[in-house]
Amino acid sequence: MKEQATLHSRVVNIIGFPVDLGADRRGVDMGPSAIRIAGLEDRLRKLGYEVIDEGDIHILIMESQKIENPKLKYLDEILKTSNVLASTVEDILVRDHFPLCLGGDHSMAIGSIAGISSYCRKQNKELGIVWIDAHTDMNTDLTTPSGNIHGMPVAAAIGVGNVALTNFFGICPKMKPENVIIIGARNVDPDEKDIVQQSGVKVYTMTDIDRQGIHAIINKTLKHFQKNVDHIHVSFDLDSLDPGIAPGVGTPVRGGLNYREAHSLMEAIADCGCMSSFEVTEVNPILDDRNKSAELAVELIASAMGQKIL
Ligand SMILES: [Mn+2]
Repeated sequence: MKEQATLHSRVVNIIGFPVDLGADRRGVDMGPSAIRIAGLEDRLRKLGYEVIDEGDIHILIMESQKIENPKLKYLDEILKTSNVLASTVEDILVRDHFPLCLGGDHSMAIGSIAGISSYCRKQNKELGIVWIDAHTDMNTDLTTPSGNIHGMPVAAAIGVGNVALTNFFGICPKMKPENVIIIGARNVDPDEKDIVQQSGVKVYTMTDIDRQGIHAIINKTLKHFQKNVDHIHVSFDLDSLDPGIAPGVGTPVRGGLNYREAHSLMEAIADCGCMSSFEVTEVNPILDDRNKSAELAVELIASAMGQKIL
């Protein structure tokens, strides 16, 4: 089959969200630039999409701010800018375009999910999320060892945690826990495990991937979603990949998805043609090797959006 756009919408709006306030390590704020430099727009055009780059949302740098609450670091600026992101994403969906958000650390998902959730509510659509990540991102201000908000967006989405996050954008919860499926997890904080186990969120760990195979897992996930939800959002944390192929990430953890597993996962998403929004997070050019992680991110985005080997 010829390479071609597989999504319902042929118009892709790129939004950069250069946030590093939700993470411990500096450098992820350069992620959107690194992904653009790796040739994203060109790749998408070649697949037949019309591409509109909305540029980056302005976020204040860490140096100009104080930590008010060490268990929710930089909360005010994260919420202020997430509000802009949420409105932007919602507007793009209302126009029937496809939002592609580039992070930035994973606290970006607080804004993106809020915008998607608001859109789905008004359209009476059920939201489902495929969360591809080395972590489960289900900490709260009470369980977090670091106070970093990028470890909290899944909990916030299902209404668990501090009200500042769970009630953000006036919607709580943003979605049902059974409509979140996490793939690639291999590093969960001790107190976070209890939340994960009680949440109703489905987690496929790396152990599950070893035993069942990534293809079976993603197909099971998409089949379930095609039956039960109307809008599939894919939140792709680059740290789900093995650091051997993607060293430029905020929190590398050994034993991640290998090169073919990652492509296979994305190709299955393209084949189903059912993804309605997408975000890529945690690309950290400072820790990278000649931009190879961002280049891999672009390859994988292209795979998820229709690029084929033949
Ligand atoms: Mn994450």
